[in-house]
Amino acid sequence: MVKNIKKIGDNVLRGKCRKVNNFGSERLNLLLRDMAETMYEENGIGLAAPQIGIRRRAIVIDIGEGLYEIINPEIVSFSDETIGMVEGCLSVPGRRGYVVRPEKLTLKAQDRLGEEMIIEAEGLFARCIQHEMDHLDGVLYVDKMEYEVFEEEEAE
Ligand code: GNR
Ligand code: NI
Repeated sequence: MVKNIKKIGDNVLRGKCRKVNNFGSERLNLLLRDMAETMYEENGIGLAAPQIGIRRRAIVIDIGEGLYEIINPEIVSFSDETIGMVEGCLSVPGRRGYVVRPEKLTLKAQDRLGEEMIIEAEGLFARCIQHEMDHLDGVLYVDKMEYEVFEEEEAE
């Protein structure tokens, strides 16, 4: 089911999310399905559970290479190199900003059955993972952005 996206100003976006522990449950399957459906409906490349009001450490990402479900992610390492990119957020509609973050990262996470995985990411994937992991700790990109980017809206 497509859910309403919580917007900046809503406290649910500002708390620290708790770990997922109900692996293999219908409830977790439903959460992940709702998250993916909502992300695709809103044309996002990622979505974190608190954005639909659920304070749990679950993320979905699809940068055009298929759906990733990332649960209880933990950073293993960041690259020393950083890179700047313009970010937007479904919870901060109509705004964009320039954010500098590590260029690459390695993380440890679990899938919907609780199986551990290691993900190495760079480029847009690495960017999106970091943006979504921030959501799990109540951080929005606007907290980190160096400046806001004002541009004409692109035609739909
Ligand atoms: O759709 C999204 N696009 C995006 C672009 C640059 C950096 C991060 C993102 S994530 C965002 C969807 C969203 O708000 N996820 O939390
Ligand atoms: Ni976001």
